[in-house]
Order: sequence, then C-alpha cells, then structure tokens
Amino acid sequence: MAAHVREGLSRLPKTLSSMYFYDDEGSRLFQQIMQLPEYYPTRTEMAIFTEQGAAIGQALASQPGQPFRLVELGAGDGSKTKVLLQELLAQGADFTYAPVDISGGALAGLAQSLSQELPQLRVEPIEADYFSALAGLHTHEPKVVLFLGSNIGNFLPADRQEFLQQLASHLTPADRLLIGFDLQKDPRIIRAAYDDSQGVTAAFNLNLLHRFNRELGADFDLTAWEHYTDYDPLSGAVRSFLVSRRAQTVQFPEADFACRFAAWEVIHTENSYKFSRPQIETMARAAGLRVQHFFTDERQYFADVVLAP
Ligand code: AVI
Repeated sequence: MAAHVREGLSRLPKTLSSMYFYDDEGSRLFQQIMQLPEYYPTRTEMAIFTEQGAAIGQALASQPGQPFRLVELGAGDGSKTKVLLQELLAQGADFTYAPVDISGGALAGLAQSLSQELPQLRVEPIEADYFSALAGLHTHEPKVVLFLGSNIGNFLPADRQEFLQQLASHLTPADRLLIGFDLQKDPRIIRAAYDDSQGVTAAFNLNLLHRFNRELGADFDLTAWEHYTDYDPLSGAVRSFLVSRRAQTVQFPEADFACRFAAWEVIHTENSYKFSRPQIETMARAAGLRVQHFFTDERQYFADVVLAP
C-alpha cells in the first residue's frame, strides 16, 4: 500500500486506487451507502432478481438437470445473491455455489450466514484473487460466473476490456457470465447517488485519508479535505475526488515520503462508469462474448446481462 500511495501521489493528477476504500470502516460505510435513498444500484439490482429471478434462473441453468458451479467474483455479504440462490434452489437446479474473495474473513461470514439461511445449499468458498480462482477450478461441470453490483464500472475502459477478455478466456462454450451494469440515465440521479445528502459517501471517500493516517502514520488533517464528485454524460464516468481546501504538506513517515498539495488541488480516488446497451454489446463482442439475455428494471436504471462465449 505504501508503494502504491507514493506512486499515485507522485503523478499528476494525483491518484489513489479505489481498492483501498475497503478496510473494515470502509466496508461498513459501503454497507451504509447501499441503504441510502439516493444510491439506487443495489436496490434496483435486487428488484431485478426478485421480480425476474425465475427467468434469470432459467437463463443460467441452461441445460435442465445438468449440475453446474456458480462462481461469484467479489461476493461481499451476498445479500443480493441470496435472492438468486433461493430462486435456483426453488427451481431444483443442481449447483454448487463458489464465492470468491481475497478476504477469508468475509468468506467465512458468508458461508456461516448461508448455512443458516439456505442449509440445503452446497457452498465451496474460494479464498483467492479472481483469475487464480478461475484457473484453479478443476471441474468438468459447466460454470456460471457472477460479477454483480456494477463492480465492472470501477475499471478504467482499457482495464475493463482486458478484464472481460481474461474472463472470456476462462469460459468453455457451456459456461455463462452474469454481469451487473449500471445504466446511463438522468445525470442528476447519477450524481446524487455519489453525493448523498447524509454525507455517507463523503465519509467513505475521506476514510481513505483516515486509513493512511492509521496504517501508514500519515498526518492528513481531515478538516482540510472535502469530497467532490461529478458525472460526465459523454464518457459515462462518475469521478470522485478528495479536494485539498488549502496548500499543505502531508508526511508519510513509514513510506519515507512527503507530499505537497496546492490549494484546491484534487486527488482522483474513483471512477464509476455507467453504460448504454449498445456499448455493452460492443464491449462483449470485442471480448469474444455475446449478449444472450438483458434483464433490466422498469425504469431501465440497471441491467443484469447474461453473456455467452
Ligand atoms: C463497489 N462499486 C460498484 C460502488 C460504485 O457504485 O461504484 C462503490 C461506490 N463508491 C461510491 N459509492 C459507491
């Protein structure tokens, strides 16, 4: 982390990786974000699963009676996935759920809650990064890979394409991918989702600085920083920043590094891309995939897309 922070803050514009948001406090704040009235993606994806679970289940379990492995990349607390798991079980699908995460603690919590809520479910958690997990799956069963919650929106376009291509390279013709995409819509609705009235998203962004104070011994003065976010409908990107309210120098003793900030200079902390259907189809094609089903909500805010090689 120290090396990344030093490298990111030596660039212009200064940048920090959004992967550092998710320490214990950041994960707690993200749980709160998902409940906010302005943050529609989680609720909307959940509604798609609740209202169209039967059709989604059929699209995923494409060959009736054939056992398959349901691999979820970045499962989190699994609250949305549980709706889907319930639906598949109700349909009598024969599958093993394999949540993938680099955090053993998160996987243990998920496995524990699943054993209570869905005791009939077979669960085989995989503690690994996404591609090691896919490469290490020595099974002849077809697999269905889930990447939900518009996590794909947090990649830069080139990284996103590379990620899709890598995912596609792990799929055989019988395999399927289900990806959640947040769709382009009224720009004001999108912007409000990342600048909520209770300031939870601001706290989530500022927690990065708290984290560096805690873990790298940095001396960020939190009163001298603000959360700022914008949405650009042309690129489809929500970009989040931390803004330095005054000229200041921050020390990172453990990284043997000091960083100067001009007044109102920003640190770019996150991208959350929003997509159109034609764009999703083009991206899929470029990765050697095709869109088989496009499940969306009434307002067309979010889409869960089934892709096949
Ligand atoms: C995890 N990811 C999909 C969230 C998003 O919407 O980009 C993270 C987030 N950042 C601010 N609010 C939510």
